[in-house]
Amino acid sequence: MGLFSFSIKKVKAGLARTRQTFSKLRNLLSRELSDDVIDQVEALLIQSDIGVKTTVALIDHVREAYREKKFTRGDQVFDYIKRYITELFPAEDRSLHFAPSGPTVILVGGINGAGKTTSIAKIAKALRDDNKKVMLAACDTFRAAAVEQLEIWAQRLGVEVIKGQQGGDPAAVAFDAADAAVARNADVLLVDTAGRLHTQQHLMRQLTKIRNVITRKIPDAPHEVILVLDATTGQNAINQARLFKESVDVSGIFLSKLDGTAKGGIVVAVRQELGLPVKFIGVGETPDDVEPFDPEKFVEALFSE
Ligand SMILES: Nc1nc2c(ncn2[C@@H]2O[C@H](COP(=O)(O)OP(=O)(O)OP(=O)(O)O)[C@@H](O)[C@H]2O)c(=O)[nH]1
Ligand SMILES: [Mg+2]
Repeated sequence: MGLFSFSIKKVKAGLARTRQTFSKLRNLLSRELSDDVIDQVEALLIQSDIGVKTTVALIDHVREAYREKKFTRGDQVFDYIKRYITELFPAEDRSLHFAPSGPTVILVGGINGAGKTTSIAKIAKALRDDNKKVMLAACDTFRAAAVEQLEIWAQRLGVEVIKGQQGGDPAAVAFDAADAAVARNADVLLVDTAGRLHTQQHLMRQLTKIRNVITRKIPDAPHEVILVLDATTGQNAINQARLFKESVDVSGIFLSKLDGTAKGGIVVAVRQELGLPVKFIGVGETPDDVEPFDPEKFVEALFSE
């Protein structure tokens, strides 16, 4: 449970809907292999949202191996798919990066409703439980309710929140928060940002501005720029991420709401298409519903009975 250790039980529960798709795959492949079965496997993989390109490459190989009689049984195909998907994730650093000294600043972005504020509560709780002094910055000054929501989490978690005036300049809040984090010896400052502005361009400019202001105060910050993507939005999440990547150096993805979709294969597509590490997954609405992303264990959770 939490940010640092992976609970297969929790991930299995969180992936219940996606696991239904993969259990259909297992059933299909426990039968005799045929062209028809391979077609159905292809359709299921597409449905799971692992991505069209990935599915086509994978199925092309399966068809060829079937023709050449290298694959004669369904379980061989099942094992092959499992291995193929696992190997799509390169060995890479998925850990949260901390400042060598002084406060670690984690800037969190994403579109409206992606799950930013909830994901911040999750990260804040895990770090607080790890005995870190955590502070929050309420840089979503666009909506009054946004600050309140963050304050409620802060209160529940017993961490401090720095806020400004509603409608005020979010970059000014970021600056004050960075200042306060240094002055009060915070270990981690989590910066919540708005997801809804007049235009996408405006949203990106604001994020860039917040980032620059933080760097002015703490030169090596932000140490992480986490982009929160809503897994239930499928391919749209990938398109959004491309836009974010153009404006700020995203250091990792927090893929939220995996529990809310039968298309959890989107994790594969996100990693493949964005080339960014998926660091965390959200598997529910409480602050405990976060898991560090571990491809091998994740695939195991998907493919196991
Ligand atoms: N099931 C589920 N719900 C989630 C998860 N993460 C967030 N949510 C829900 O998604 C909704 C939006 O979450 P917020 O954290 O408010 O999203 P946000 O990106 O801060 O939204 P804005 O500030 O309006 O842009 C809330 O109802 C959350 O409870 C998750 O991992 N699983
Ligand atoms: Mg929010």
